[in-house]
Amino acid sequence: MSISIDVLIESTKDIDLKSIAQKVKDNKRITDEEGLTLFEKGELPFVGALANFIRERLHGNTTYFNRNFHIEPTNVCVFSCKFCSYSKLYANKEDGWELSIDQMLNIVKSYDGKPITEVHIVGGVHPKMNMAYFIELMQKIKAHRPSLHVKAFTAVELEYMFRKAKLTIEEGMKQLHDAGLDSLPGGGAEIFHPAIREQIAADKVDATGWLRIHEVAHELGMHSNATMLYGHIEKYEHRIDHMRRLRELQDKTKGFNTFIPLKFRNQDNDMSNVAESTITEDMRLYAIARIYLDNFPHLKAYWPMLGRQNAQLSLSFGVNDIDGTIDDSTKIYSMAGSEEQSPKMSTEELVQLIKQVKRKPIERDTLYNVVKDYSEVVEF
Ligand code: V47
Ligand code: SF4
Repeated sequence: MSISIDVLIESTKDIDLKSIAQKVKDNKRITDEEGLTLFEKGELPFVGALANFIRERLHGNTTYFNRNFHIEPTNVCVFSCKFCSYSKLYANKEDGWELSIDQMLNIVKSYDGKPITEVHIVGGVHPKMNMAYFIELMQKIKAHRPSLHVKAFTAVELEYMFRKAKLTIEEGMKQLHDAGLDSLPGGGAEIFHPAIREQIAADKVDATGWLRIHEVAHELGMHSNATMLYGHIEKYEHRIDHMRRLRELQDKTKGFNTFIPLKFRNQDNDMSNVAESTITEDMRLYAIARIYLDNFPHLKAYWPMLGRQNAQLSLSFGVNDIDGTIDDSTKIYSMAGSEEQSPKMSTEELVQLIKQVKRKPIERDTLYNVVKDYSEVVEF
Protein backbone atom coordinates (compact mmCIF):
# COMPACT_ATOMS: atom_id res chain seq x y z
CA MET A 1 0.00 0.00 0.00
CA SER A 2 1.30 3.47 -0.82
CA ILE A 3 2.12 6.03 1.87
CA SER A 4 -0.69 8.50 2.63
CA ILE A 5 -0.13 11.95 1.19
CA ASP A 6 -1.06 13.51 4.53
CA VAL A 7 1.64 11.50 6.31
CA LEU A 8 4.11 12.54 3.62
CA ILE A 9 3.26 16.25 3.99
CA GLU A 10 3.35 16.00 7.77
CA SER A 11 6.72 14.27 7.88
CA THR A 12 8.51 16.41 5.27
CA LYS A 13 10.80 18.88 7.04
CA ASP A 14 12.04 20.86 4.02
CA ILE A 15 9.65 23.76 3.58
CA ASP A 16 9.89 23.87 -0.25
CA LEU A 17 9.26 20.16 -0.62
CA LYS A 18 6.43 20.31 1.90
CA SER A 19 4.72 23.04 -0.12
CA ILE A 20 5.12 21.02 -3.36
CA ALA A 21 3.56 17.99 -1.69
CA GLN A 22 0.63 20.13 -0.55
CA LYS A 23 0.16 21.41 -4.11
CA VAL A 24 0.11 17.86 -5.43
CA LYS A 25 -2.51 16.92 -2.87
CA ASP A 26 -4.60 19.95 -3.87
CA ASN A 27 -4.22 19.12 -7.59
CA LYS A 28 -2.39 22.39 -8.26
CA ARG A 29 0.28 22.90 -10.91
CA ILE A 30 3.90 23.19 -9.79
CA THR A 31 6.14 25.96 -11.17
CA ASP A 32 9.40 25.57 -13.08
CA GLU A 33 11.34 26.51 -9.92
CA GLU A 34 9.50 23.84 -7.99
CA GLY A 35 10.27 21.32 -10.74
CA LEU A 36 13.93 22.22 -10.40
CA THR A 37 13.70 21.89 -6.62
CA LEU A 38 12.40 18.36 -7.07
CA PHE A 39 15.38 17.46 -9.26
CA GLU A 40 17.82 19.07 -6.83
CA LYS A 41 16.39 18.04 -3.48
CA GLY A 42 13.65 15.47 -3.99
CA GLU A 43 14.85 12.05 -2.98
CA LEU A 44 13.47 8.99 -4.70
CA PRO A 45 10.97 7.91 -1.99
CA PHE A 46 9.57 11.46 -1.80
CA VAL A 47 9.06 12.10 -5.53
CA GLY A 48 7.98 8.48 -5.96
CA ALA A 49 5.22 8.82 -3.35
CA LEU A 50 3.91 11.99 -5.00
CA ALA A 51 4.01 10.50 -8.51
CA ASN A 52 2.29 7.37 -7.26
CA PHE A 53 -0.44 9.47 -5.68
CA ILE A 54 -1.02 11.28 -8.99
CA ARG A 55 -0.99 8.02 -10.96
CA GLU A 56 -3.57 6.51 -8.65
CA ARG A 57 -5.74 9.63 -8.84
CA LEU A 58 -5.64 9.58 -12.64
CA HIS A 59 -5.71 5.88 -13.44
CA GLY A 60 -6.13 3.77 -10.32
CA ASN A 61 -4.16 0.59 -10.91
CA THR A 62 -4.75 0.45 -14.65
CA THR A 63 -1.61 -0.16 -16.68
CA TYR A 64 -2.04 0.14 -20.42
CA PHE A 65 -0.29 -1.67 -23.22
CA ASN A 66 -1.05 -2.09 -26.88
CA ARG A 67 -0.49 -4.61 -29.64
CA ASN A 68 1.66 -3.07 -32.29
CA PHE A 69 4.57 -3.71 -34.61
CA HIS A 70 7.27 -1.45 -35.95
CA ILE A 71 8.48 -0.80 -39.48
CA GLU A 72 11.77 0.99 -39.97
CA PRO A 73 11.85 2.04 -43.64
CA THR A 74 15.57 2.83 -43.60
CA ASN A 75 18.52 3.52 -41.34
CA VAL A 76 20.12 5.79 -43.92
CA CYS A 77 20.00 9.33 -42.60
CA VAL A 78 21.07 12.75 -43.82
CA PHE A 79 21.45 13.95 -40.24
CA SER A 80 24.23 13.19 -37.82
CA CYS A 81 22.95 13.17 -34.26
CA LYS A 82 25.84 12.39 -31.93
CA PHE A 83 23.84 9.96 -29.77
CA CYS A 84 22.61 7.88 -32.67
CA SER A 85 24.02 4.36 -33.01
CA TYR A 86 21.63 3.41 -35.72
CA SER A 87 21.95 5.65 -38.72
CA LYS A 88 24.28 5.33 -41.66
CA LEU A 89 25.10 8.59 -43.29
CA TYR A 90 23.80 8.90 -46.83
CA ALA A 91 27.44 8.93 -48.01
CA ASN A 92 27.90 5.39 -46.58
CA LYS A 93 24.51 4.12 -47.54
CA GLU A 94 25.80 0.73 -48.75
CA ASP A 95 26.00 -0.23 -45.07
CA GLY A 96 22.36 0.62 -44.47
CA TRP A 97 18.97 -0.81 -45.43
CA GLU A 98 16.18 0.71 -47.50
CA LEU A 99 12.81 -0.99 -47.70
CA SER A 100 10.66 -0.73 -50.81
CA ILE A 101 6.94 -0.02 -50.52
CA ASP A 102 6.21 -3.66 -51.37
CA GLN A 103 8.59 -4.88 -48.67
CA MET A 104 6.87 -2.67 -46.09
CA LEU A 105 3.46 -3.77 -47.27
CA ASN A 106 4.55 -7.39 -46.94
CA ILE A 107 5.46 -6.69 -43.31
CA VAL A 108 1.95 -5.31 -42.80
CA LYS A 109 0.48 -8.37 -44.53
CA SER A 110 2.48 -10.69 -42.30
CA TYR A 111 0.20 -9.52 -39.45
CA ASP A 112 -3.01 -10.37 -41.32
CA GLY A 113 -5.44 -12.15 -39.03
CA LYS A 114 -3.51 -11.12 -35.92
CA PRO A 115 -5.20 -8.81 -33.41
CA ILE A 116 -2.78 -5.92 -33.87
CA THR A 117 -4.19 -2.40 -33.63
CA GLU A 118 -1.22 -0.18 -34.56
CA VAL A 119 1.77 0.06 -36.86
CA HIS A 120 4.56 2.38 -35.76
CA ILE A 121 6.69 3.60 -38.68
CA VAL A 122 9.85 5.55 -37.93
CA GLY A 123 13.31 5.52 -39.46
CA GLY A 124 16.24 7.56 -40.68
CA VAL A 125 15.80 10.52 -43.02
CA HIS A 126 16.50 9.23 -46.51
CA PRO A 127 16.58 11.84 -49.29
CA LYS A 128 14.89 9.51 -51.79
CA MET A 129 12.01 8.56 -49.50
CA ASN A 130 9.89 11.61 -50.13
CA MET A 131 6.26 12.73 -49.76
CA ALA A 132 5.08 10.82 -52.82
CA TYR A 133 6.74 7.64 -51.52
CA PHE A 134 5.16 7.83 -48.10
CA ILE A 135 1.75 8.94 -49.40
CA GLU A 136 1.72 5.82 -51.56
CA LEU A 137 2.74 3.71 -48.54
CA MET A 138 -0.01 5.19 -46.34
CA GLN A 139 -2.63 4.64 -49.05
CA LYS A 140 -1.57 1.05 -49.64
CA ILE A 141 -1.56 0.19 -45.95
CA LYS A 142 -5.04 1.68 -45.49
CA ALA A 143 -6.36 -0.05 -48.64
CA HIS A 144 -5.10 -3.36 -47.27
CA ARG A 145 -6.18 -2.94 -43.63
CA PRO A 146 -8.31 0.18 -43.07
CA SER A 147 -8.68 -0.33 -39.31
CA LEU A 148 -4.93 -0.44 -38.62
CA HIS A 149 -3.91 2.78 -36.86
CA VAL A 150 -0.88 4.28 -38.58
CA LYS A 151 1.37 6.13 -36.13
CA ALA A 152 4.24 7.33 -38.23
CA PHE A 153 7.08 9.80 -38.81
CA THR A 154 8.86 11.92 -36.26
CA ALA A 155 8.77 15.69 -36.66
CA VAL A 156 12.35 15.35 -37.94
CA GLU A 157 11.28 13.16 -40.85
CA LEU A 158 8.25 15.35 -41.53
CA GLU A 159 10.14 18.66 -41.52
CA TYR A 160 12.60 17.27 -44.07
CA MET A 161 9.84 15.77 -46.25
CA PHE A 162 7.82 18.99 -46.31
CA ARG A 163 10.88 21.14 -46.99
CA LYS A 164 11.97 18.95 -49.92
CA ALA A 165 8.43 19.00 -51.34
CA LYS A 166 8.24 22.78 -50.83
CA LEU A 167 5.08 22.42 -48.79
CA THR A 168 4.02 24.31 -45.71
CA ILE A 169 3.61 22.22 -42.56
CA GLU A 170 -0.16 22.65 -42.88
CA GLU A 171 -0.21 21.44 -46.51
CA GLY A 172 2.16 18.55 -45.94
CA MET A 173 0.41 17.31 -42.83
CA LYS A 174 -2.99 17.48 -44.48
CA GLN A 175 -1.77 15.47 -47.46
CA LEU A 176 -0.34 12.72 -45.25
CA HIS A 177 -3.40 12.72 -43.01
CA ASP A 178 -5.68 12.39 -46.05
CA ALA A 179 -3.51 9.51 -47.28
CA GLY A 180 -3.96 7.61 -44.00
CA LEU A 181 -1.56 8.96 -41.38
CA ASP A 182 -3.48 8.79 -38.09
CA SER A 183 -1.08 10.09 -35.45
CA LEU A 184 2.53 11.04 -34.76
CA PRO A 185 5.03 9.28 -32.51
CA GLY A 186 7.05 11.34 -30.08
CA GLY A 187 10.57 10.97 -31.44
CA GLY A 188 13.03 13.61 -32.52
CA ALA A 189 12.36 15.89 -29.55
CA GLU A 190 15.65 14.99 -27.79
CA ILE A 191 16.36 18.07 -25.67
CA PHE A 192 14.79 21.28 -26.93
CA HIS A 193 17.13 23.77 -25.28
CA PRO A 194 19.45 25.15 -28.01
CA ALA A 195 22.57 25.03 -25.79
CA ILE A 196 22.26 21.23 -25.66
CA ARG A 197 20.50 20.55 -28.96
CA GLU A 198 23.34 22.25 -30.85
CA GLN A 199 25.82 19.84 -29.27
CA ILE A 200 23.93 16.60 -29.81
CA ALA A 201 21.58 17.15 -32.77
CA ALA A 202 22.78 20.31 -34.47
CA ASP A 203 21.49 19.80 -37.98
CA LYS A 204 17.91 18.64 -37.58
CA VAL A 205 14.66 20.43 -36.85
CA ASP A 206 14.86 22.74 -33.83
CA ALA A 207 12.47 23.03 -30.89
CA THR A 208 10.20 25.58 -32.57
CA GLY A 209 9.90 23.43 -35.68
CA TRP A 210 9.26 20.22 -33.70
CA LEU A 211 6.56 21.86 -31.59
CA ARG A 212 4.90 23.57 -34.57
CA ILE A 213 4.63 20.26 -36.45
CA HIS A 214 2.89 18.67 -33.47
CA GLU A 215 0.66 21.73 -33.08
CA VAL A 216 -0.48 21.51 -36.71
CA ALA A 217 -1.14 17.78 -36.32
CA HIS A 218 -3.26 18.56 -33.25
CA GLU A 219 -5.13 21.28 -35.15
CA LEU A 220 -6.06 18.68 -37.75
CA GLY A 221 -7.50 16.52 -34.97
CA MET A 222 -4.58 14.10 -34.85
CA HIS A 223 -2.95 13.03 -31.58
CA SER A 224 0.73 12.65 -30.90
CA ASN A 225 3.29 11.67 -28.28
CA ALA A 226 6.30 13.52 -26.92
CA THR A 227 9.68 12.14 -25.89
CA MET A 228 12.73 13.50 -24.09
CA LEU A 229 16.17 11.98 -24.50
CA TYR A 230 17.72 12.36 -21.06
CA GLY A 231 20.73 11.31 -19.05
CA HIS A 232 23.57 12.61 -21.20
CA ILE A 233 25.01 16.15 -21.13
CA GLU A 234 21.81 17.99 -20.22
CA LYS A 235 21.33 19.62 -16.82
CA TYR A 236 18.18 19.58 -14.71
CA GLU A 237 17.25 23.04 -15.97
CA HIS A 238 17.22 21.74 -19.56
CA ARG A 239 14.84 18.95 -18.59
CA ILE A 240 12.50 21.49 -17.04
CA ASP A 241 12.81 23.77 -20.09
CA HIS A 242 11.91 20.79 -22.31
CA MET A 243 8.88 19.82 -20.26
CA ARG A 244 7.76 23.45 -19.92
CA ARG A 245 7.55 23.81 -23.72
CA LEU A 246 5.52 20.62 -23.91
CA ARG A 247 3.22 21.64 -21.07
CA GLU A 248 2.58 25.01 -22.75
CA LEU A 249 1.68 23.43 -26.08
CA GLN A 250 -0.52 20.89 -24.35
CA ASP A 251 -2.40 23.70 -22.60
CA LYS A 252 -3.13 25.10 -26.05
CA THR A 253 -4.04 21.97 -28.02
CA LYS A 254 -4.58 19.04 -25.63
CA GLY A 255 -3.30 16.87 -28.46
CA PHE A 256 -0.55 14.94 -26.66
CA ASN A 257 -1.45 11.51 -25.39
CA THR A 258 1.67 10.45 -23.59
CA PHE A 259 5.10 11.55 -22.48
CA ILE A 260 7.90 9.03 -23.00
CA PRO A 261 11.27 9.68 -21.37
CA LEU A 262 14.02 7.94 -23.36
CA LYS A 263 17.12 6.99 -21.41
CA PHE A 264 20.32 7.76 -23.32
CA ARG A 265 22.27 4.60 -24.11
CA ASN A 266 25.93 4.99 -24.94
CA GLN A 267 26.93 1.99 -27.02
CA ASP A 268 28.53 2.52 -30.45
CA ASN A 269 27.86 6.19 -30.90
CA ASP A 270 29.81 9.45 -30.77
CA MET A 271 28.82 9.95 -27.14
CA SER A 272 30.14 6.66 -25.81
CA ASN A 273 32.33 8.59 -23.38
CA VAL A 274 29.21 9.91 -21.61
CA ALA A 275 28.15 7.69 -18.70
CA GLU A 276 24.56 6.44 -18.62
CA SER A 277 22.20 7.53 -15.87
CA THR A 278 21.59 5.33 -12.83
CA ILE A 279 18.34 3.52 -12.24
CA THR A 280 17.66 5.84 -9.28
CA GLU A 281 17.97 8.87 -11.56
CA ASP A 282 15.74 7.16 -14.14
CA MET A 283 12.98 6.58 -11.60
CA ARG A 284 13.35 10.09 -10.20
CA LEU A 285 12.90 11.46 -13.70
CA TYR A 286 9.73 9.45 -14.30
CA ALA A 287 8.32 10.63 -11.01
CA ILE A 288 9.17 14.30 -11.55
CA ALA A 289 7.77 14.18 -15.10
CA ARG A 290 4.51 12.77 -13.69
CA ILE A 291 4.37 15.60 -11.14
CA TYR A 292 5.35 18.44 -13.52
CA LEU A 293 3.35 17.43 -16.63
CA ASP A 294 -0.04 17.75 -15.00
CA ASN A 295 -1.83 18.09 -18.35
CA PHE A 296 -0.39 14.93 -19.92
CA PRO A 297 -2.84 12.10 -19.39
CA HIS A 298 -0.28 9.29 -19.69
CA LEU A 299 3.34 8.52 -18.84
CA LYS A 300 4.97 5.68 -20.74
CA ALA A 301 8.02 3.57 -19.97
CA TYR A 302 9.42 2.12 -23.15
CA TRP A 303 10.32 -1.38 -21.96
CA PRO A 304 12.70 -2.39 -24.78
CA MET A 305 14.93 0.47 -23.69
CA LEU A 306 14.63 0.12 -19.92
CA GLY A 307 14.34 -3.64 -19.68
CA ARG A 308 11.42 -5.61 -18.27
CA GLN A 309 12.24 -5.36 -14.58
CA ASN A 310 12.94 -1.64 -14.66
CA ALA A 311 9.72 -1.11 -16.60
CA GLN A 312 7.92 -2.96 -13.79
CA LEU A 313 9.66 -0.73 -11.25
CA SER A 314 8.62 2.42 -13.13
CA LEU A 315 4.98 1.49 -12.43
CA SER A 316 5.63 2.62 -8.86
CA PHE A 317 7.01 5.98 -10.05
CA GLY A 318 4.12 7.47 -12.01
CA VAL A 319 4.12 5.30 -15.14
CA ASN A 320 0.77 3.91 -16.32
CA ASP A 321 1.69 2.57 -19.77
CA ILE A 322 4.40 0.16 -20.90
CA ASP A 323 3.96 0.36 -24.67
CA GLY A 324 3.37 -2.73 -26.72
CA THR A 325 4.18 -6.17 -27.90
CA ILE A 326 6.92 -5.09 -30.25
CA ASP A 327 8.40 -7.50 -32.71
CA ASP A 328 12.13 -7.73 -33.21
CA SER A 329 12.40 -5.32 -36.13
CA THR A 330 13.10 -2.42 -33.74
CA LYS A 331 16.79 -1.74 -34.04
CA ILE A 332 17.28 1.83 -32.86
CA TYR A 333 17.71 0.81 -29.22
CA SER A 334 19.34 -2.58 -29.50
CA MET A 335 22.06 -0.90 -31.56
CA ALA A 336 22.60 1.70 -28.81
CA GLY A 337 22.95 -0.90 -26.06
CA SER A 338 19.43 -1.08 -24.65
CA GLU A 339 18.48 -3.75 -22.11
CA GLU A 340 16.50 -5.74 -24.65
CA GLN A 341 18.59 -6.87 -27.60
CA SER A 342 15.68 -8.52 -29.36
CA PRO A 343 12.61 -6.78 -28.01
CA LYS A 344 9.69 -9.11 -28.38
CA MET A 345 7.13 -9.87 -25.72
CA SER A 346 3.92 -11.83 -26.16
CA THR A 347 0.67 -10.45 -24.81
CA GLU A 348 0.73 -13.16 -22.15
CA GLU A 349 4.21 -12.15 -20.99
CA LEU A 350 3.26 -8.48 -20.93
CA VAL A 351 0.10 -9.20 -18.96
CA GLN A 352 2.05 -11.32 -16.43
CA LEU A 353 4.66 -8.59 -16.09
CA ILE A 354 1.93 -6.09 -15.16
CA LYS A 355 0.07 -8.50 -12.86
CA GLN A 356 3.26 -9.44 -10.99
CA VAL A 357 3.41 -5.91 -9.58
CA LYS A 358 -0.31 -5.85 -8.71
CA ARG A 359 -1.45 -3.65 -11.53
CA LYS A 360 -4.45 -4.12 -13.78
CA PRO A 361 -3.44 -4.92 -17.39
CA ILE A 362 -5.63 -3.20 -19.97
CA GLU A 363 -5.01 -3.48 -23.68
CA ARG A 364 -5.63 -0.12 -25.33
CA ASP A 365 -5.64 1.20 -28.86
CA THR A 366 -3.41 4.13 -29.85
CA LEU A 367 -5.94 6.66 -28.55
CA TYR A 368 -6.34 4.85 -25.20
CA ASN A 369 -9.73 3.34 -25.90
CA VAL A 370 -10.01 0.08 -23.99
CA VAL A 371 -9.64 -2.96 -26.24
CA LYS A 372 -9.62 -5.64 -23.53
CA ASP A 373 -9.38 -5.93 -19.77
CA TYR A 374 -6.94 -8.73 -18.91
CA SER A 375 -7.32 -8.65 -15.12
CA GLU A 376 -9.28 -11.88 -15.00
CA VAL A 377 -7.85 -13.55 -18.12
CA VAL A 378 -5.84 -16.69 -17.41
CA GLU A 379 -5.98 -18.49 -20.79
CA PHE A 380 -4.26 -16.91 -23.81
O1 V47 B 1 14.19 10.53 -31.27
C1 V47 B 1 18.17 7.45 -30.60
C2 V47 B 1 15.94 8.00 -29.49
C3 V47 B 1 14.01 8.20 -30.65
C4 V47 B 1 19.29 6.77 -28.87
O2 V47 B 1 5.76 7.74 -29.70
C5 V47 B 1 17.99 7.04 -28.47
O3 V47 B 1 5.12 5.82 -28.96
C6 V47 B 1 18.52 6.47 -26.33
O4 V47 B 1 10.65 8.35 -30.56
N1 V47 B 1 19.80 6.22 -26.63
C7 V47 B 1 13.06 7.54 -31.63
N2 V47 B 1 17.59 6.88 -27.21
C8 V47 B 1 12.10 6.56 -30.97
C9 V47 B 1 10.82 7.18 -30.46
C10 V47 B 1 9.75 6.38 -29.81
C11 V47 B 1 10.02 5.18 -29.21
C12 V47 B 1 8.98 4.46 -28.63
C13 V47 B 1 7.69 4.90 -28.65
C14 V47 B 1 7.42 6.11 -29.27
C15 V47 B 1 6.02 6.60 -29.32
C16 V47 B 1 8.45 6.86 -29.84
O5 V47 B 1 14.99 7.27 -30.21
C17 V47 B 1 14.86 9.32 -31.14
C18 V47 B 1 15.89 9.41 -30.05
O6 V47 B 1 15.47 10.25 -29.02
N3 V47 B 1 17.32 7.46 -29.57
N4 V47 B 1 19.39 7.02 -30.20
C19 V47 B 1 20.23 6.37 -27.87
N5 V47 B 1 21.53 6.15 -28.17
FE1 SF4 C 1 18.97 10.41 -38.13
FE2 SF4 C 1 17.19 10.05 -36.17
FE3 SF4 C 1 19.67 9.00 -35.93
FE4 SF4 C 1 19.32 11.65 -35.78
S1 SF4 C 1 18.48 10.11 -34.33
S2 SF4 C 1 20.89 10.58 -37.01
S3 SF4 C 1 17.65 12.01 -37.23
S4 SF4 C 1 18.13 8.42 -37.46
